[in-house]
Amino acid sequence: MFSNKDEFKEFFLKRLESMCGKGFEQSTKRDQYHTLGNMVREYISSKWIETKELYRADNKKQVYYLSIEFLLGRLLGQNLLNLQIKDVVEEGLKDLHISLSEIEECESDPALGNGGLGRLAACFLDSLATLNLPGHGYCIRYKHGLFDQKIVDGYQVELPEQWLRHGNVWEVRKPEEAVEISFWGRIETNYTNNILTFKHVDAEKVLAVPYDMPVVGYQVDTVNTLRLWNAELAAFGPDQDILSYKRETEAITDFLYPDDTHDHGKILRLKQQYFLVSSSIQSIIASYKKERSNLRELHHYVAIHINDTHPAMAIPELMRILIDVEGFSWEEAWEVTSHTVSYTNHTILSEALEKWPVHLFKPLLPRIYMIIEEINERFCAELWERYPGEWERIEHMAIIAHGLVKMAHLSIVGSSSINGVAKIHSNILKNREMKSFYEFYPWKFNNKTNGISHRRWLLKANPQLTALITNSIGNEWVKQPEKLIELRNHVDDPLLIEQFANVKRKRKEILAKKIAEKNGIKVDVDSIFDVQVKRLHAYKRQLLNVLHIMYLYNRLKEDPNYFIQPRTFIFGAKASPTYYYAKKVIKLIHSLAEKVNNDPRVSQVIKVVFMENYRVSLAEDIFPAADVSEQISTASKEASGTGNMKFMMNGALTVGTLDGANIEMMEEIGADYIFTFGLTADEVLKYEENGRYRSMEYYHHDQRIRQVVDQLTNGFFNEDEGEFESIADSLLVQNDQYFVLRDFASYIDVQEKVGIAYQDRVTWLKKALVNISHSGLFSSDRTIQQYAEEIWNITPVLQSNQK
Ligand code: NBG
Repeated sequence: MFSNKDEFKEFFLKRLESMCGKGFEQSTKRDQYHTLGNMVREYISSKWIETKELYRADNKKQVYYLSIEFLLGRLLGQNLLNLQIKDVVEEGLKDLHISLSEIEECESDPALGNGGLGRLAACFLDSLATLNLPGHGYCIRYKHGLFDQKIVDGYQVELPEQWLRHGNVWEVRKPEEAVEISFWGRIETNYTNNILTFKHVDAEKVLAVPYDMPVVGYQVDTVNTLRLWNAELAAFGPDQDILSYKRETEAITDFLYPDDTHDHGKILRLKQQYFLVSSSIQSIIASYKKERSNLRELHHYVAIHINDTHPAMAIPELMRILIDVEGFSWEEAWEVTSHTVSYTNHTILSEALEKWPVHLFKPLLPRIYMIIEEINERFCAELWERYPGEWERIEHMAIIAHGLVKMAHLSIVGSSSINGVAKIHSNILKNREMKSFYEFYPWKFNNKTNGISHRRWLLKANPQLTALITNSIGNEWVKQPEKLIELRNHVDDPLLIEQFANVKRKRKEILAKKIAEKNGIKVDVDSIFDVQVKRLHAYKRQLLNVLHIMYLYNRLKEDPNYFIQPRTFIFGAKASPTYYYAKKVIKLIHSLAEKVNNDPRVSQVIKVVFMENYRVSLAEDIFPAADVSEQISTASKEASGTGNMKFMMNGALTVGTLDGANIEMMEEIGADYIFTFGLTADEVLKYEENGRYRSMEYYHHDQRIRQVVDQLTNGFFNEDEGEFESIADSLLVQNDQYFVLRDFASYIDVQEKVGIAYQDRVTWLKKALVNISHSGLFSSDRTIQQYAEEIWNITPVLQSNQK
């Protein structure tokens, strides 16, 4: 298509005219983005077709990763990088006086996810393609992804996200591969010639139309597929109210995570989940049948992974198709299904473990419900045989109990593998949360510690640091991130330290400029950039960070000689729209920022910044600029975390509890290279068991705590009385469920150590380099290799010239 910049320019200008119907002079940045995006997609398409051909010819096992979220982030820059045409394009555009980064800004950030779980899925796709592994994603083509956050007077306001408003250059609509999904209706059973058959009648049909997006591997020819399903009208009956049918159908793919506080919203979420699952399984079976006729061997050629429990209905849906459509017996269908599906658990927070009321489930999905009932009956019979008379145990493990369908139990029973996402999390699953299942199926349980794509979080996000590393140890680490460890031999090199200091400073300047533009706050690039960016949740304890800043404020006010190393506290977080507490914490951060940043003396040494609308593209500016990474969840509550790994890879030092993957980070780098504090998971779990924690005692005995907690309600913030009462109540009246006050003193101590350590610049920078050198372990390439070998049993498919 183009092999040098002159060819590129010629092609680009021609294409711009034909696509936009204007000359170059008249074109807008968005026209240029669309032109370039289309060119790149076309560039990809031959490799995409070849990959599909290769997979067909190769006859090897493929994995399908079903996830209700894929938090992709912008694709133009990553695709250019992976295709290795970024330099040609950038130089060509420069000749035309266009800046590539400005064009990239025109791409909307596909936010088809919330946080860690969705971003993990996106990193996994990147690693699968780069490792030439035959693996594809399936998700929903939400018209509106995660809401855009606007801050108005310190409060979060949600605006509908509009990623599709200007079209999506990466997708290809495939109407010929659309499938039908059935909701509601009744099941007619028929028993003839000793055969029982089921027929779904009077169903409401919805059409699922696939939109495929290419997933380009880095420096390889593999291009895998992310398939997004869109809900559209199917045939409808004469008695149907066409308008309400249209409304209800389109609603299925309108929004990511519709509010499910009421039954109506719950039904919509269930519809979304079944819509994703049914369309994906139908499409997987259809493509299997094109090549092979014997579905009894499905599990030898297909692995289906369910990312958390949202796609758990993949299990009964596969059973349904095998039994009702393909004529399998129950036993035959179960053998295939339970060997095809595997499941990852991402949380132990009980409110996140999905349970659906039977009275909503059964009418909406009558056949799926029947199948789950039968799975449950057979499972309970097995339990009865193993644990005769142990009613309580069986009731506790059942899939359906007390009018609820428990999706985690369904996932465990129907999968061949169940994994947690960090060692501690997998252990908690085995020894506590899923103990009885672990006793029953010990072989199913395993751990796969999360990882991140160093291609996005280092190569794309931080080209300055990438160049520095390559300069120091050569470029093999790019393909083999474990080779980053070679950097460890150079961390004492004064030149490297100085160059790293310059890179960090440069990135802090870039972020400082953004902060000045967006927040109107001038921050000191010589101050410590102390960052907490992640979803807002009580267990992640943004509140602990806030209380510590309040404490510093108090110290500075009381003692004019109190010295602290200047710090800029940076936050980014979205709160779920219906999560009252989390929204209050956002408001609190803003009130605190107001107080701190406007105090003539305090603002000399500390600043508080809340960056609006935290998302992948903003994260790419934040991680490279961070000095300190806040990973301060209540121990045992954060399954793994992945932000912690992104900071580490970009040379920030972690302040963290012994939770999730922080523990493995510490094991890898050594305790001298990370700042840990607070209760351990065992201590937290023990407190939870014995109920001996009294937050009031900490309030009464520690004056520092009393002062900051009182300030929430005593008019310290110039807010309406009662504005932060619910936060104060969470700490005292509700006995501080997340042990904020319990860990407060230890957090202050560790933060003092951080301040002192930062003053020794050289040692600090060396420690940061040590962190980078060990971050290869947390590349998602490592994680995906483990999934491939230990769960999915898939191997790379290579073009003949790569073998
Ligand atoms: C999140 C966990 C994180 C973890 C990611 C990815 C959910 C339900 N869970 O700790 O809270 O890193 O999953 O595994 O989003």
